[in-house]
Amino acid sequence: MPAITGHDPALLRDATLAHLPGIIARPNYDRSRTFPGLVHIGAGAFNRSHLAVYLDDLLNLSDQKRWGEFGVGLLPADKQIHDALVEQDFLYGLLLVDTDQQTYRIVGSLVGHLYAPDSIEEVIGKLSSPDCSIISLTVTEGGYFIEDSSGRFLADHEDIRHDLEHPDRPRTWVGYVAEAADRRMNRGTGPFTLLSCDNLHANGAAARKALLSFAEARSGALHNWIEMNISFPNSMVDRITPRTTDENRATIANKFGVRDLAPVVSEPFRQWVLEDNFVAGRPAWELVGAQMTTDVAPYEMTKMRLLNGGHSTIGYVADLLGYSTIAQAACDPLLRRLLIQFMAEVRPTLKQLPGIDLDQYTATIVKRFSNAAIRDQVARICSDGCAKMTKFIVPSLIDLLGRGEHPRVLPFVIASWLHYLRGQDENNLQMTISDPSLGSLQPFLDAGGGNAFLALSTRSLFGDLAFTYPQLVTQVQSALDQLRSHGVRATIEQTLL
Ligand code: CS2
Repeated sequence: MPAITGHDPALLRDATLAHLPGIIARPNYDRSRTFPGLVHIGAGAFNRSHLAVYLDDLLNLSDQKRWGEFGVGLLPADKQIHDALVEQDFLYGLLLVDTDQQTYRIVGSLVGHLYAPDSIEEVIGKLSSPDCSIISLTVTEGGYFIEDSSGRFLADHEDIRHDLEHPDRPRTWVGYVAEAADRRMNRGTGPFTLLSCDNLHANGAAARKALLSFAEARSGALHNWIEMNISFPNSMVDRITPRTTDENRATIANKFGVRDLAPVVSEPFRQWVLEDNFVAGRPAWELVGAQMTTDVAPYEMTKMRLLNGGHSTIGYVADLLGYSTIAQAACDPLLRRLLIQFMAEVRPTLKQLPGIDLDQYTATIVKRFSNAAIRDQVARICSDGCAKMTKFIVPSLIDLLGRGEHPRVLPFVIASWLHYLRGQDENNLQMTISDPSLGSLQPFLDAGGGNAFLALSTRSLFGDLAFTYPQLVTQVQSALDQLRSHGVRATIEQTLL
C-alpha cells in the first residue's frame, strides 16, 4: 500500500472518523446509542484485541446495536492508556499483523473508560448500576489471589487485607466487585455475570472462589447473595497480542495516516470458547465466531498446555540466547525442535475434542509463533514466570508423572526458567526479570540459584512434586548444572536425544 504523505496525520477522534482514508474499516454504527451493559476490568491490550473486537463485530451487524463496553484500569500502568483513550473519545485502532500484510481498523465498542485509583466511587457506581449485566475481567494469570498448589484463597495478601479493611476504597478487582455486589444486594439491584477472560484453569471457578472467599470475610449475607445472584462462566481466550511499540504507532501514522495514541496489535487468529451461563443476558457473540459450550475445560487445557506452555518452553531459552522476539526463537531450528518435542510430550495429557485436530492445532501454533512481522516480545512471554510455570507447565508434569511417564522436556523447561532467573544471558548481558511473585523463590535465589531442590520444594509453586517424585529433582538439577556448564544449546540437544 502506498504510504500516506503530505500532512500530519489527524488524531483519531469521533470528529475525525469520517475523514479517515477509505481503506480503514470503522464503526458503521452510532456509538452514542450503544448501551454499556458490560464493564471490563483490565482493558489493556489483550481485552482490546479480543473481547472488545468481538463486540465491535457484533455492533457492526445491522441488527446487533446494543452492547458496548465500559473499561476500567486498576494499575498505575493503566493511567497512560486511560489518558490516551480519553483524548480519542475511547476510540482506538487494531493493527492486524500477518506474515505478508498489515491491516488497520478502528474499534468503536469501547464507549468509556475510568482509571480506578482516580475515580473509585465512579467505578463502584458503574459496577453496581442496574445497567451493568456483565462484569468481565482480564487481570493476568496471577491476579486471582489463589495459590495453585492448594487452591487456597490468599486472604493474607496485603491488598486483600487492605480491601477488607477499607471496603469503600478498594484496590483489587475482588474488592471492587464485592463492594458493588454489596450495594446491589442492599438496593435490590438484579443479578449479574462475572466473566473471567484470563488464561487459567477453570477461570470462572477461580473468580468465584476468590470473590466468595473475600465476601465471606465481609459478611455471611453478602456471601449468600453472591452465591444466589452471580454466575461465573468459564471461558478460553486466545489471540497473540504483543505490547504495542513506537514502531507500530509509526506504521499507523505513515501507512494509514492516523495518529492513534492507544492502538493494539495482534495476529489475525482469534478464538473464544465460553460456557453459556449468563444470568442477566449476554451479547450474541456466537454470531461473530465465538463458540458457546457447556464445557470449556478441555479447550482451555489444550490451549494453555500447548500454546501458553509452548511460549514458556521457547521463551526462557530465547532470552538466554539473546533473542528479542518469539519469531526469532521459533525460526531457530533447534528451538523449533524443542517446541515440537514439548508439544508431543504434552499431547497425551489432552482429550481429543470434536472440531479440533491436534495435529493441525500444533502445526498452527508453530506457524503463529513464527509470524516474524508481529514481533511478539520474548520479554512479554518471560514475565510473571511463577504464575506461568504453575499454570502452563506444572499441570502437564503432574499428569505425566502420575501415569508413570518420564517426561524430558518439561523438567528442562523448569530448569531453563530457573537458570534464566540468574538474570544474565549467554553473552553476559543483563536480563530484566519481571515477576511480582519472585519472593516465593527467595531461598533458592539466596543460595545462588543453583540448587533445584530449593526451588522445587517451594510448595506454593510446586506443591508436593519434589517430595513425591525425587527423580524430578534429579532431572531438573542435572539440566540446571548442564545449562551452567555447557550452555543452552548443548543442554537442549541433550534433552532432545
Ligand atoms: C502468552 C500469552 O503471556 C504468555 O505467556 O503465552 O499471553 C499468549 O500470547 C496468549 O494467551 C495468546 O492467546
